[in-house]
Amino acid sequence: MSRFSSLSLLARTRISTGTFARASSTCVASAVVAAACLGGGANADIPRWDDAILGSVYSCGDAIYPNGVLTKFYQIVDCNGWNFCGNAQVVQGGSPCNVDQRLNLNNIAVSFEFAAHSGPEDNLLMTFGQFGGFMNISINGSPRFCFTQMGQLDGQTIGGVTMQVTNGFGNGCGTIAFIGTVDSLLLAGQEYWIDGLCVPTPRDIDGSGDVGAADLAYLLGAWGSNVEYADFNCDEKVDAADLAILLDAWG
Ligand SMILES: [Ca+2]
Ligand SMILES: [Ca+2]
Ligand SMILES: [Ca+2]
Repeated sequence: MSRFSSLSLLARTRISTGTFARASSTCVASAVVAAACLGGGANADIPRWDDAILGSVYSCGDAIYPNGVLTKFYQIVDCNGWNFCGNAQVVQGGSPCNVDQRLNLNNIAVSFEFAAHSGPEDNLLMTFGQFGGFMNISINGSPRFCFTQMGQLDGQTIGGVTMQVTNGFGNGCGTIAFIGTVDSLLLAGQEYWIDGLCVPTPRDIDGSGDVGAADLAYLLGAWGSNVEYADFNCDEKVDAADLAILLDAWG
């Protein structure tokens, strides 16, 4: 069983007993580091949808706990203030963005309510695909903002959180970084795909206190996989982009 799937199993077990907690931060550096300790489990409780049942459909009023995050579905609100509700679905295709499974928002809002269950998250990253219509965003309970291009969010601060967006004009894929502490994040769209919501893991993979050859070995050992501890840019694959980030933090 991979670390990812074992952690997810652990998360589900904890939910069922009502005692969910973040992955342990008590891992210590040692010659042999337990797989579950790599990266401190920093993004183990963020939805990436890869463990969700493919084809799952959610509607307004539903509440689920992907990877331990309280996730609720609400009506979308158009830019004239009209509310309505379609559905969300866990899909594998549907847009060229990211890898593996993702969540398609079809005229619906999804809210990740971190503070209410698993704890606030700092400096989230997310991958998106926008393919038409309008979108909504609310952060930390701010009034909903209605917009038509993700790129419009670049440089804006909402709910005390500043956003940095790559791409996001016209149909296609992009990424968004949320700079600050996110207690809750609501996103809505009409033809909108989201994935890779995560907090980047520490570059010091083995927790030794510095970034060096051992960390590089872990990254190379995970090359081509989607393990979280070496996926520093949250795009669900371990590749040259992550290697560049590790080398940039060397020492
Ligand atoms: Ca995914
Ligand atoms: Ca290290
Ligand atoms: Ca990556």
